Amino acid sequence: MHASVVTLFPELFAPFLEQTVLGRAVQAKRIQIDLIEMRAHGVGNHRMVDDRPFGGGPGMVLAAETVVSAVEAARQGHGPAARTIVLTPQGRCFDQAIAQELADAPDGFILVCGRYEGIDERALEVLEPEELSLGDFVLSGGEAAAIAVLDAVGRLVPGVLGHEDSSKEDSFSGPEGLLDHPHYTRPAVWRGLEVPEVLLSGDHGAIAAWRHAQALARTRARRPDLLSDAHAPDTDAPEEDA
Ligand code: 9D3
Repeated sequence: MHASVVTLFPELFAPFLEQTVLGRAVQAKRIQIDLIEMRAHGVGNHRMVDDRPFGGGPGMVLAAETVVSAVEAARQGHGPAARTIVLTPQGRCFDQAIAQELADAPDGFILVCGRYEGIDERALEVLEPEELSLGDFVLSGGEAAAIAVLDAVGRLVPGVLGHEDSSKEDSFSGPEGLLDHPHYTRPAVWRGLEVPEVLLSGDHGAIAAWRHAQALARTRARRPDLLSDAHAPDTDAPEEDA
C-alpha cells in the first residue's frame, strides 16, 4: 500500500503512524504513507491557503491553486493509476469493499483532507477526484476521516496484522458479510452472569453453528440492510432484541 495524505495538519498523523499496528507496518516498509503539507503550496509571501467565499456566507474556502498544486506534488510520488480521493461529506459512503479496492490499488491512492467550509469547486473540476464520506455526521475536517481510511485499508495489506486471518472474520468482510457474534472470556460466571453453555462444551461444530446463528440474528435485528436474499429467512434463528 502506498498512500499520500494532502493536509493542512500533517502533525495530526504522527501519533497514529508511530503508536499503532499501522505505524509498525510503515517502519517495516510494508506500507508507505507520505504526508504533503498544503501550507507549502499556499499563495504569496504569507502562504495563504484559503479565502472568503464568493457570494458571502460564513467561514473560508480552500483555494483551488493550493489544493491542485499539493495534489500534483503528491501525484509525483505515485504511478499514473494512483487514485485521487477527496474526503468530503458530499462523497459516496466509504465501506469495506472500497477499503479492499484501495488495498489492491497498484499505484496507491492520495487522500485530500478538507478544512473550513470546503474546497473551491474548480479544483475538483481540474483534479476529477473520487469523493468519499464516512457517513452522515459532521466532522470539522477530513483528517479524522483520513486516519479511519488509512487504518481500514492498511490492515488489509498482507502481513500488517499479527494474526493473518483476523481481517477475514470481521463484520462486513466475513464470507457472508454479517455482523460479529458475541464474545466471552473468563471467568465463566461473572456477577452472576453465565457464559452460554455451548461455548464451554468443546464441541467445535456446535460452537460454529451457535456463532453463525447469533451473527445472523444480530444482523437481522440491527442491520437488516446488510442481509441479502442469500440469507434465507430462518425460523430457527434466535431472537435478538432490537
Ligand atoms: C458545518 C459546515 N457544513 C455546512 C453545511 C459543511 C461542512 C464542511 C466541511 C461539513 C463538514 C466539513 C468537514 N468534514 C469533512 O471534511 C469530512 C467528513 C464529514 O464531515 N463527515 C463524514 N465524512 C467526512 S469525510 C470528510
